[in-house]
Amino acid sequence: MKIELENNKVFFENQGSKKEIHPFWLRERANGDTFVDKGTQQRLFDPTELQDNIEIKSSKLSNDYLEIFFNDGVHTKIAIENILKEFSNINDVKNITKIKWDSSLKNYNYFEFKDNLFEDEKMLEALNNFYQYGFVIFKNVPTKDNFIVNFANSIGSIRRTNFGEFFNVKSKPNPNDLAYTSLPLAPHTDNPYRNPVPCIQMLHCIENEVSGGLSTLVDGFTVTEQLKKDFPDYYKILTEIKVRFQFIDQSVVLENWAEMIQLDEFGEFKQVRFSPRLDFVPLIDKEKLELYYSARKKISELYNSESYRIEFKLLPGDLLMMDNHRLLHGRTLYDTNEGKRFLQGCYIDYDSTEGKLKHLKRKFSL
Ligand SMILES: O=C(O)CCC(=O)C(=O)O
Ligand SMILES: [Fe+2]
Repeated sequence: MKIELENNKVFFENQGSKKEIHPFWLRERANGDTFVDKGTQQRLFDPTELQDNIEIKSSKLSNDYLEIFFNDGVHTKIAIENILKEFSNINDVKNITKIKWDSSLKNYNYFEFKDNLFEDEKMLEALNNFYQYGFVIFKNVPTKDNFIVNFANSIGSIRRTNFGEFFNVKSKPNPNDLAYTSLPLAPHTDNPYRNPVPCIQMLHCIENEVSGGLSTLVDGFTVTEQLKKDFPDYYKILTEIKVRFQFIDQSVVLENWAEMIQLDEFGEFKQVRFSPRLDFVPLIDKEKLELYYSARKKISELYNSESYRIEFKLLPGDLLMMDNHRLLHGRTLYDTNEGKRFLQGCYIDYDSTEGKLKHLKRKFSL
């Protein structure tokens, strides 16, 4: 990648293709104290009020800088590095390669909680790990005074829902969700009935005296790729049909229509939704429904298969942070007569983890 100059035109060259950069694009990037606020990096001018016919009157290129005089009288020096950054975006979390895993995954990374963790290089490592595997576990996180709220807000901002800012996961009378019982929970994604679906879930273990109640995780990305390879028709229908997910209690009715496997604009994996107690397929042709039901059965079989699931016990102080658009989670049955089991949960969105990751990258890659 490089920048070239020819007759006061600026070109961007990448892998044999050479394209002119619009002069207005460069004019918008005029920097220095008169154009950009030092602290916030926000523009001090409104580019929509600039004249339309911006041209370059004269220019100079050195190894580090492009110096330009524009026809509206503005003169600026733009760092070449900053121009190139806009094309490669090395800080983008999309550049962190997802590592597919199944039940053979061993030695998952645990990160010890410590003071100032959120500004430490260890947090950068933990967040990288989160984007690679879709989850990370922090050990010895303080269990007093709903510390999960503090934890979540130290990465970004907690995402409040109708369950509250955080929720207590323990067996209780008249529950409005099966999570608040001691029943086993098959692998599921949380809250597919919300719009948008909470991105990241945290579960913090406060007490765990029971022998059951093991936590389970499945990589929805691995399962989706397997389905695509072995059962392309099933994969296709699950990426096409929008299903209605619903939650109802005394005070609210939540509904969202979405595919069980959602793809991005490039046709690549984006998100899975799976919660077979809450999904309602629309009334479509019988033949299509026949295929849809077979597909749902198959994906459920894969999600519930021993081959994909990891199972572990959360100990008091353990905080599991998982990608609710990629992973499925669940738990095994437990017996309330054996003692207490108490987790606290909450959600945060991707802007929290992305913002923190980019901040820490900027801080430690200097
Ligand atoms: O009890 C557990 O380990 C998980 C419960 C659950 O699925 C949830 O709170 O979303
Ligand atoms: Fe859940």
